[in-house]
Amino acid sequence: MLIRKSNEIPSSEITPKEAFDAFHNISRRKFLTGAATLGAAAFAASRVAGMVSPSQTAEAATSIQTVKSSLSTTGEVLTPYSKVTTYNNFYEFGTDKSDPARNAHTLRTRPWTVQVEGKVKQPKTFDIDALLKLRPLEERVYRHRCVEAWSMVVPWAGYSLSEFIKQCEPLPSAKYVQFLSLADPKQQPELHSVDLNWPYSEGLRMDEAMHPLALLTFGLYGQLLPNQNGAPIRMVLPWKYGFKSAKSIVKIRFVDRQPHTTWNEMAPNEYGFYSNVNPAVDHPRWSQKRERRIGPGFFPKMIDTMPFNGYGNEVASLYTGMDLRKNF
Ligand SMILES: Nc1nc2c(c(=O)[nH]1)N[C@H]1C(S)=C(S)[C@@H](COP(=O)(O)O)O[C@H]1N2
Ligand SMILES: [Mo]
Repeated sequence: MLIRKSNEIPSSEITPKEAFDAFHNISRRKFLTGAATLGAAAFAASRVAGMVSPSQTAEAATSIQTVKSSLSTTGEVLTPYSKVTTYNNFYEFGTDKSDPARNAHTLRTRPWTVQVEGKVKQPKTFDIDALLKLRPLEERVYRHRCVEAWSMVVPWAGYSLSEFIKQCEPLPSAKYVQFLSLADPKQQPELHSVDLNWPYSEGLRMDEAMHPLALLTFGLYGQLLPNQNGAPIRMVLPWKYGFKSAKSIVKIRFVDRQPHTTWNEMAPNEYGFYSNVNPAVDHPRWSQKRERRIGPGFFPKMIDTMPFNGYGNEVASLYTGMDLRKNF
């Protein structure tokens, strides 16, 4: 998935490089303890043993109240906070996995608004603090599978996107939803060194967006999202490859036609609009049959990839009639 203007890396090296990145981060972060606040220390103790402090970046983490969700995935070992927040894809802050944690402190998450426009009763602007209070924040543990064949298990915090969509009052002509991320070279100095069509754009069909698993996300591990994970508001779509889940969203547009989406536009034969996790359809440059699960151990674990990332019982009916051997 790597695209750069300079220092182009041959595509044949991408998978080994990703693997290297994983080892690099893990070995480098393993011995960091950070400046744990009282709350953070108590919080760490309640989680996976050996986890490092949440404060990897300059900004202190802010705790949030969450309620348990019946839609949480059970039986998975969580990926430690230290890895969830230091091994990231957020190209607005650089293309290396370690870049977002290092660079995203320049992102200003207050004030922040989300503009809603397009096929709605009337355009509206929502303030982030109002959105945070719209519904109780649920903790939802989901598997998170990147198209690059690594995966994590993350306890996100948010509520179903459908709850927000109701507030937007879409018209019957709204068939798709488009998500647009912040693109501001002042806050994202790396933006124009990466050859993508900014702002980052993603989209869903309306029925996908209304599915209860589609999570409008404000936090992880019981805290507000760290900047590198897409603060202050992002999508999480656990049955789709990670790139479908746009970070740092500033605009949501209801449209009558399939919207243009960043990675699909970049390489349509590699990144479909739907991009449901599918081990039966290889990426043109690598297999999707297995994935490197980044967990508490020193080495990622190779495991089988599941259709719809294991959420087929819930979401497969959205795609009846579509040929699942194809990459859409
Ligand atoms: N705006 C924006 N959103 C983005 C990306 C990005 O580069 N920019 N990367 C995507 C990809 S490829 C993945 S795997 C996930 C990574 O989320 P994480 O860093 O919280 O694990 O964010 C997705 N959302
Ligand atoms: Mo990804």
